Amino acid sequence: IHKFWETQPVGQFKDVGDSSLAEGPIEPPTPLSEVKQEPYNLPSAYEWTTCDMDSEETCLEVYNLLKNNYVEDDENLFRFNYSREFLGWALRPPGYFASWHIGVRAKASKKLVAFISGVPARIRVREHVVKMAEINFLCVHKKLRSKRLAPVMIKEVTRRVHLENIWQAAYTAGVVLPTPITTCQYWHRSLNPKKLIDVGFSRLGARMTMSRTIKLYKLPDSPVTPGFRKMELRDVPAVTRLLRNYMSQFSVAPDFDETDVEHWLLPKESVVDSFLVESQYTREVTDFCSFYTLPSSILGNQTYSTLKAAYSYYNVSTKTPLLQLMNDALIVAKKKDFDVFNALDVMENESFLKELKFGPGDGQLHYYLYNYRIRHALKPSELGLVLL
Ligand code: NHW
Ligand code: EN5
Repeated sequence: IHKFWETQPVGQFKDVGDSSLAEGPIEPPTPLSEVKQEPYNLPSAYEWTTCDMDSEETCLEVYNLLKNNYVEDDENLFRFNYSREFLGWALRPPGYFASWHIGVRAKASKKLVAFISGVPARIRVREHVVKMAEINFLCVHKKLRSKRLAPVMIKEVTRRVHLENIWQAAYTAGVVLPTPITTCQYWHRSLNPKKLIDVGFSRLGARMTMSRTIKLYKLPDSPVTPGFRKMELRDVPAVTRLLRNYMSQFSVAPDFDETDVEHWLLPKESVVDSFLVESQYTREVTDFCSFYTLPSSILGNQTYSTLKAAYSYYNVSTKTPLLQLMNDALIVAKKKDFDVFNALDVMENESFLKELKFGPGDGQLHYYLYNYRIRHALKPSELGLVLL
């Protein structure tokens, strides 16, 4: 049933529960000289292209491909609409490789018809910090689906990752593949319930009127925690210390240094928002919360074309209760005009989801590692990794 995935060094369904298999790499690295030097073959009408994300023009082509062909919900009401600024940020972290931004063009028209990307990351699996590629934005144009193009793209990105002497990868998907290290649930907190109901994102609850629903989701005008403020460049060392210490409790988590924190967590307009709590007297940074901006196109609504969604990213509470910290995150997200605040049940998120009136969504997110076996599947709460 998985003609491609059966051939790959990933945990196979037949091995689930086999405790004779050790945790760690499935295959050893091969000498670099043995890595295939030429790209994999594409059907003859198509050619490989390396997408230069510094070029506004190329970035726009990737943006348009994804805007029209990327991930939809199961009823095809919404489609992710990552912004150009977001893609520039997501694809160019510290130490990124331009060669991992891989496109496919139609030879005749030069139109971009498919894309896959990787970015380098250090990911800790229990006590081992492993250099990995985070693979994302795999997309094949709707008119070229089911032609087995995806396996060729996956093999090509794998080859280019190997050329950088990296042998493991992490990725997420809404579909089940061999085999998830964990399966997470999406939760949604309405900020603009009327719009969410109007566009079919949510429904009026039983025995609920619109005005009762609006009242239910009302939030204060400003955050309640004293010392709650936007993160600044000068906070990078303190936030890095706070985050590293906090993340050490999870089985799988990124190993962020100051350079990573500056890139991934310093606020960037319409891309990522981060806030912290600075204690009044000691000026210590005691708590942190963040979310990224990922709008979705609303497919075929007369009134609205985009759903503005914030996605919970990395949060740390040491002094402010997580519940109060995340309530402040909801307040600032509402102020920034987001329609909905989304979160996964990763890390300690379960502790606030129900109380803060998040409801479970109809989507799940499966997390995967390539060429790294995990002995038992994790609980979502053991996972400290959020991919974009
Ligand atoms: S998940 C989002 C993926 N993108 C979308 O869903 C966008 C809309 N859909 C499409 O564009 C985030 C197409 O349907 C795609 C498949 C391109 C998804 N991951 O070409 P065929 C990511 O970007 C397998 C992995 O005929 P298609 C993460 C499928 O199981 N595999 O299908 C990406 C089957 O193999 P099987 C997926 O519909 C991680 C084969 O593809 C998959 O025209 C990538 C069918 O291919 C998915 N999301 O195109 C892996 N969806 O064995 C990275 C389908 O079952 C691995 N398939 O026969 C690591 C690499 C780096 C390693 C480094 C050491
Ligand atoms: C890798 N980076 O299905 C990404 N989203 O629940 C690739 N549902 O928005 C993997 N269907 O439940 C992506 N509203 C996998 C996710 C693909 C997108 C997806 C789900 C996640 C989603 C919404 C809309 C459903 C529309 C019909 C949903 C209910 C909200 C409600 C609010 C009030 C309280 C109860 C819940």
